[in-house]
Amino acid sequence: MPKVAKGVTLVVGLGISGRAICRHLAREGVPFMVADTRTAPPGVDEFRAAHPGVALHCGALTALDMSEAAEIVVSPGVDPATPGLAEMRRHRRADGAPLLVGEMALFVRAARAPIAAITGSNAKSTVTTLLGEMARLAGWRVAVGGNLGTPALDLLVDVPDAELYVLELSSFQLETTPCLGAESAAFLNLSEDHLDRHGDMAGYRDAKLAIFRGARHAVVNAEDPMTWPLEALPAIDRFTTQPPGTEEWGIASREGRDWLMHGATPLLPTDEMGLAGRHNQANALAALAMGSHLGLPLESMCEMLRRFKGLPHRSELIAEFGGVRWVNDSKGTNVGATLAAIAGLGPTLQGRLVLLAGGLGKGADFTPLAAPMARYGREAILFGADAAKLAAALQESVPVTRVADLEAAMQRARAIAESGDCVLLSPACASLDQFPNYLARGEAFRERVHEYVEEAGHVS
Ligand code: UMA
Ligand code: ADP
Repeated sequence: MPKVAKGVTLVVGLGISGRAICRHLAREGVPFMVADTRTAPPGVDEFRAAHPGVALHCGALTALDMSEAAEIVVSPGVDPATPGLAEMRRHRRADGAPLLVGEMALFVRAARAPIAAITGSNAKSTVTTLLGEMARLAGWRVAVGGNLGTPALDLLVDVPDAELYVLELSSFQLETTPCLGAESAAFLNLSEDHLDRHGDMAGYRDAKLAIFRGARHAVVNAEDPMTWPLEALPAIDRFTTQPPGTEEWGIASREGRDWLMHGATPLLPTDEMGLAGRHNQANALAALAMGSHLGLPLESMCEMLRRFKGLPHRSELIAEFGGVRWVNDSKGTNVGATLAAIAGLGPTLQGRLVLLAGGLGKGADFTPLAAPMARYGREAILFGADAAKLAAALQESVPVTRVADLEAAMQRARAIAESGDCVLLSPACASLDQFPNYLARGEAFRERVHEYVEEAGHVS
């Protein structure tokens, strides 16, 4: 059986994180080899060119003897319970640290600036980007990445003199992070996702709670006790979309306008924000609470809230033609996100909502979508692997049509949408059954809408 030589670090996975881990270890002069469970992983050519002579094992991890590895660094997409790895989880290194870790363990050892870390089932990318932009506007040298796209370890070289790291962290990344030691750590919300990996909500929450290990400051959702740390921390800030308590961040009405508030202090009228929807007001409050602890000036934070219009693929208006709005929320990859998108759009509708949804449901319960669809929906057009499960959850509440794919769903939407309606792609599912990722799904939607606009010959 092939073996990881004594004292050599094993990197598991050759994706974006795996390749970043290899680059980091090479920079640090740590001897390593790589394993990937796939027989032909995508990053092989790049890996071989970058690290000639470094061993690569492809295929089952049970076929690799890792008993003498110095450390095992797993990529987020690889379940630590995978046969071959599972047995190594309880092993310790000589210094008592776990043998099996993820990219973030290496990052924490190497980082020389404070870390602001953000997790939650939804809104991670929005809050991470917003906080990063707030820091940038305040003139800080800030490095922004993690699950958002740029692997954390790459930030060490991309922004060598960073004064602050702002990191979006997934449950997959946190599950293998022994102690993050964040200067500020936010757990934004918890709703069903990734149950196929974590088993149940308790397992999923536990993975996310790791964000608080060693943290000096926590930001949590006052309305969602599942986001609250189990341990005592030096400081905690809570945000709510209700009028706030004395020390809370919340929303209150002043002279007929809703304001973002800190305790009794009004900060910014919500109608001056670049982002729309109640959920984005919660996101703004979380960013304000973190930024405030980190020492960002309130003025530049509020100015960024005025400027920030949101990220692509998150309730993004692509076009309006024939009186119908076409909105791309491809990043709505779980039920909670789709609920937020519908709640944001619903009150703005003159007509009805045509929802395009489906893909891989990751074991989620779709029934929470039934009530808002009964209220706002014209039709749910469903496609992909879990279309039948979605149909079963929705068909009592709204007319349902099942089609093969997004393309067919868009054709159907175009045929039935009436002036005043909104066609919303918010799949409540991962895209991986029919697309490489959510970006490709959102781009496919965007391109097709632009074609429709051209065919229609006008934009209204
Ligand atoms: N894979 C194998 N065998 C392996 C290694 C990987 O089958 O040995 C598969 C995984 O099961 C997965 C795919 O390959 O389907 C990619 O896994 P990976 O760990 O190599 O992923 P990376 O390319 O390193 O990308 C990861 C994050 N992906 C995941 O956690 C699945 C990216 O988040 C992140 O942007 C990137 O690191 C940089 O930090 C994406 C994501 O979907 C956006 N994240 C999930 C989410 O947001 O819901 C958690
Ligand atoms: P993440 O990185 O956690 O996936 P994003 O900021 O990319 O989060 O947003 C993902 C989806 O979640 C989007 O579809 C968006 O409409 C929805 N969303 C944004 N903020 C919230 C929130 N506070 N609560 C629930 N859903 C939200």
